[in-house]
Amino acid sequence: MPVSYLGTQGILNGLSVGDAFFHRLGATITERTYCDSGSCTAYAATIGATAGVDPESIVHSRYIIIWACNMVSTNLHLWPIVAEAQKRGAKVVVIDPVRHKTARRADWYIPIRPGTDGALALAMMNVIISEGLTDEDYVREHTAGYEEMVERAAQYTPEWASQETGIPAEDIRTLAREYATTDPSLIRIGVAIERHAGGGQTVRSIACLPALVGAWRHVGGGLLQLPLWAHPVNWPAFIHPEMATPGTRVVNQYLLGRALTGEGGASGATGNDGVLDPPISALVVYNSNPMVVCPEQEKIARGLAREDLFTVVSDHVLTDTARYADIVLPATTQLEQHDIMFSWGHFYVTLNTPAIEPLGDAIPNTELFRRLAAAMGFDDEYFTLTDEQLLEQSYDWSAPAMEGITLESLRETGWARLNLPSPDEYRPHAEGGFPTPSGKTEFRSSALEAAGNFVVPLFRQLCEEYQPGGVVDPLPHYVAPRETGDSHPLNLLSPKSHAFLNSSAGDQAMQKRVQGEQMVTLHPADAEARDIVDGTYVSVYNDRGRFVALARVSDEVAPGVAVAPMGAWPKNAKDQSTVNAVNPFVFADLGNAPTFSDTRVEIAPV
Ligand SMILES: Nc1nc2c(c(=O)[nH]1)N[C@H]1C(S)=C(S)[C@@H](COP(=O)(O)OP(=O)(O)OC[C@H]3O[C@@H](n4cnc5c(=O)[nH]c(N)nc54)[C@H](O)[C@@H]3O)O[C@H]1N2
Ligand SMILES: Nc1nc2c(c(=O)[nH]1)N[C@H]1C(S)=C(S)[C@@H](COP(=O)(O)OP(=O)(O)OC[C@H]3O[C@@H](n4cnc5c(=O)[nH]c(N)nc54)[C@H](O)[C@@H]3O)O[C@H]1N2
Ligand SMILES: [Mo]
Repeated sequence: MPVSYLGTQGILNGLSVGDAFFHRLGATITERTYCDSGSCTAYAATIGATAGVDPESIVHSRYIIIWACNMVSTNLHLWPIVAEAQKRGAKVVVIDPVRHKTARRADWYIPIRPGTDGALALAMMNVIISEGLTDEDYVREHTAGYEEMVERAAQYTPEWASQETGIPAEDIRTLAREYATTDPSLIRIGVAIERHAGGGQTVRSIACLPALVGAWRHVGGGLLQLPLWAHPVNWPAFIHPEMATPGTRVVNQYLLGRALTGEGGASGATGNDGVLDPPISALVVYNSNPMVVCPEQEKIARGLAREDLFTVVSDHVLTDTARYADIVLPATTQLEQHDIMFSWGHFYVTLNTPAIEPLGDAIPNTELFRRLAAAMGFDDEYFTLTDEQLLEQSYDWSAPAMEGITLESLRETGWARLNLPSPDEYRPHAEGGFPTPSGKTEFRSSALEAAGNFVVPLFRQLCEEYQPGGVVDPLPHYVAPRETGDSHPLNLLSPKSHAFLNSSAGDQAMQKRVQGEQMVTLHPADAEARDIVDGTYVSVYNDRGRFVALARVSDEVAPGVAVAPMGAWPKNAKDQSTVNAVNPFVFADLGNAPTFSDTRVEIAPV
């Protein structure tokens, strides 16, 4: 079974490198729904695979809602644009259970109970519709299922949503009114918005809002999720789904601990509710560090420690995962390898040219799989392609967005903006034209109605054949958080570390000095009730596991909420385990997204 994710994120060496090789080999197929998969299913099912608002258009926005995104830490290149809009008079609203670096710069910070954002979005719809604040022409021409949505939204009153979210009903009304009546209005959703039982429906509801108020009419108005949709990347040329053997089993990487220990209980993506048969006997890990990034950390450690498991890890550094490997292979970094970068956050394509020759015996992932394929006697032409030839295949150069951009021009300039209208004019859906079956924003989603739950191809090694399925109510609705506070009262969040990139750089001295060790922040009232003092070690635990962290006591977090950033390495942690020791493997409602924010724990001094 391959285990991999983004690594340095290039088209050659990132997401899909190795997929063709493992298809040809007949290995277990792996599904990688690490990041925004649930959000993407919901988004695509509502407004289609559109890039949405150009991040650079946001200077023109007048009302900016930053929803579950700690931009100042995680989306640094966007913050100056938001700050410029704010300077020009835009109101910046942050909705987050944590008053973080970004929230402190907001004009209005709205604390929310984790996992209840769907209730807030639906109540905003309720207010906008009942107070006649909709853009009637836009709704009539460019949305589908509006009449049914009106009926549905009637039950989601601000008073009801207030009970769920902890936000006063009057604040919900004010937010809805200001959002509907200030143009251009912009919503930026972060990744954590998908990470609870109802994350998919939450994104569905939010994605409906811009059409309801006609925000798409204006430059800087609408929704910003992942601009990657603008990049015409030629993924099939790298994945080669036709090389896969039909019927090959699929294991989602979030179930890795279960897959390796044979404990079963693996649901959804395995297509197998019990124990894997045959078991996984060889693992090849590259571009990823599952010991840190996957839930059920103790099971992963136990699985990786199996004497009968043959493990190969390719990485830059000796990660916690690599320490379990039978063979460690040195990989080149971005400074030593050819690549071309699409982007999760902007409309530019970048050519990555090596600055130095590879150090030592390090090789790029592309070369690793060329050599393995040759050793195995795979004679498909794909396995003989050089990096230069792979660069030629990386983008669909004939796509309108690539007009005027060639490999040769990129060699001159290094980077280029996709061929799209200027950010001062770009209004992708002013006249509708959503890439959905109806061409409209779909309150009633025809994709969910036809297919049920699905995973968008970007997150799947296999392009065809396998889909999770399952019937889904095609109208947006509320799904409450799954875990309740009965035995474990605190709701734990695990957002990104400010100074690490996921677990990358997590063992570098300079970054560790900035980030400190694995910590957990809790509210003074929760700390006092547990005799927990700021700066002391505490045990964070539930039925799934436990880790020891340094306690921070701060009213940045609401009572009942605890925050332990992800990215710290177990080997550097007090008790050799970090936040993913307590997180569940259970998926959210759409797109097999993780439920990192739907995690209950108790905390005690040690
Ligand atoms: N410094 C740094 N930057 C990074 C990364 C990194 O590791 N470090 N990783 C990169 C990657 S891969 C990604 S995906 C992005 C992600 O970057 P973001 O989109 O910012 O995602 P997160 O850091 O997971 O969470 C953002 C916020 O969501 C809040 N949150 C958690 N649960 C909920 C909820 O239920 N409701 C609401 N309203 N808020 C909630 C958290 O408190 C947190 O403040 O960052 C990228 N940039
Ligand atoms: N609790 C919790 N868990 C999470 C998240 C969360 O918010 N909370 N976020 C999730 C999200 S959004 C994401 S994106 C994932 C991230 O999961 P991963 O993609 O696994 O992220 P990293 O920890 O950065 O691991 C990448 C590894 O690849 C190596 N690498 C980099 N470039 C190359 C290369 O060119 N070749 C090779 N062979 N190796 C390379 C790096 O050194 C590093 O060890 O984590 C997920 N896990
Ligand atoms: Mo991510």
